[in-house]
Amino acid sequence: MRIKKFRGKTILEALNNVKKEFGEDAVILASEQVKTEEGTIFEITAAIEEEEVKIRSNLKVFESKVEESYSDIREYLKNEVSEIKKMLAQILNLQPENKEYLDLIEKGVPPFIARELIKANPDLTEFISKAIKEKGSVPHSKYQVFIGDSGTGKTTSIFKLAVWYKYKYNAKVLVISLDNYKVGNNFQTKRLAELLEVDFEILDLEELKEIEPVFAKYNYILIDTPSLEKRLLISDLEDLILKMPFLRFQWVVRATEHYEYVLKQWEKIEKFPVEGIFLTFVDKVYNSLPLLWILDSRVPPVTFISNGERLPEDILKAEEETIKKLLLKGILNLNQKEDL
Ligand SMILES: Nc1nc2c(ncn2[C@@H]2O[C@H](COP(=O)(O)OP(=O)(O)O)[C@@H](O)[C@H]2O)c(=O)[nH]1
Ligand SMILES: [Mg+2]
Repeated sequence: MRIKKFRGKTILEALNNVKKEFGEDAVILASEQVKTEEGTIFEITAAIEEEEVKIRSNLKVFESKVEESYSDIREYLKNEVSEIKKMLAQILNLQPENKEYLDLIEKGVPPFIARELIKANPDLTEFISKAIKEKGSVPHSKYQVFIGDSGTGKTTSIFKLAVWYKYKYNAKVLVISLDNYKVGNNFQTKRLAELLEVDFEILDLEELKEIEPVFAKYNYILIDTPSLEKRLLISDLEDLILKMPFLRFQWVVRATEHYEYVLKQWEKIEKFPVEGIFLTFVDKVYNSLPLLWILDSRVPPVTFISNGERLPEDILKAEEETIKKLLLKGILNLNQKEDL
């Protein structure tokens, strides 16, 4: 039991003081008026069980703790709300460069090109010219091995190029096919070589090394291969380049292929001396902006373009102007098949 005296100017004030400290359970033992220097005041003697006092003081501690954590939560929520507000403002009121980036992505520009484009110069024509110049021109090596997926146009492109060299430079060209799997197909290819008056041989990888002395008679040796990773393994290419390190590669890629796939394929062959990209099926491209991947610094420059099935006509040297026209096709919305 705890006993204490409480004072107040009025009896009510003294009672309130009792309540404040001892609560409703206080027992009033006595009340009297006391004369002091400041005048008459009321004094109440009250008592309460010790346990009650403890509970009340614990309650006070608990209440202040709750109050504290409330204020923490309030502070936390305030910060969160202000962050969300900021983010919303950013989304609703896009930064100019974010908006440009999204526009480019929407049009089909590969993200890695879109980022460079915004960083460097927003003018696409200028960007293309600069990127082509940085890639430089390609030497046309005497020994060119055409590699790529099946159906990308390797065989067709090799004959187009053979005829192109023959008529443009009056060059002597030998086409060699390492694709000796397709018996019926080879008959057709042989017939094609005869019609185009191009020297043609069908060999396997071992035989290729054996006929090396014949190469001296020719200006260009163009080597056709079966589909990469199916009939022609990466390890076959390793053997080939070890035996004949002077060989150079032309990577035949369909222009309609998705850039993510193309770059994945590139990772597998980048260790070889790939001189250029022979870009086929450009006649099937309706939006050329996804094709901007050809400007990426990781991949070799485009050397030739195949823009149709007609053999030997549908071939173009990949001059700066030709590539520019091709890449801007999507933006200018022109059907440039006749021009290309
Ligand atoms: N539309 C179009 N068809 C092509 C092009 N290049 C090749 N082709 C066709 O694609 C098919 C496969 O070509 P082919 O040279 O046999 O491919 P390979 O398997 O890589 O040797 C053939 O029907 C070709 O006529 C091109 O640039 N445009
Ligand atoms: Mg073929």
